[in-house]
Amino acid sequence: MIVRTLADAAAGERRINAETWNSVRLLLKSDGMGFSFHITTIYAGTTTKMHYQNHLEAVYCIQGRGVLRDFGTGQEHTIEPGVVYALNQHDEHELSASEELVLACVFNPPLHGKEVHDETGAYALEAEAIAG
Ligand code: 9YT
Repeated sequence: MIVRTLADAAAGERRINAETWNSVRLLLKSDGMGFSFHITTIYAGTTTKMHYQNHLEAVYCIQGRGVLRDFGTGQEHTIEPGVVYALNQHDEHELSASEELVLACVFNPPLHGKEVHDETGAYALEAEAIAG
């Protein structure tokens, strides 16, 4: 069994900082679950473009408010507590946070640990791992 806290994970290597967000990667590939599970904070007033060509991601909003733009359909969706979205088609998208967003995110295949977006908004399949 694996038991750890968000506070402990955030204080160590499991917290990854990017320009518009940070992500605390609670469960990673090395944990052997077949998915990774993260708590991501998107900073207020920012917009992040993403295109996970190598991963599927599900995102559940715990806190905050924003707009999700689906570049494939042109649709916009309000993101607020209680909303989940799933990028089941590797959808190219953009997330704007009018308030700081706190999101629970699941990735399949699992992240190794240190991934940040490349120039296309994707994560590489092989990345540096976080040990333990
Ligand atoms: C919503 C989203 O994908 N934000 C970028 C960070 C990502 N969730 C991660 O690496 O945890």
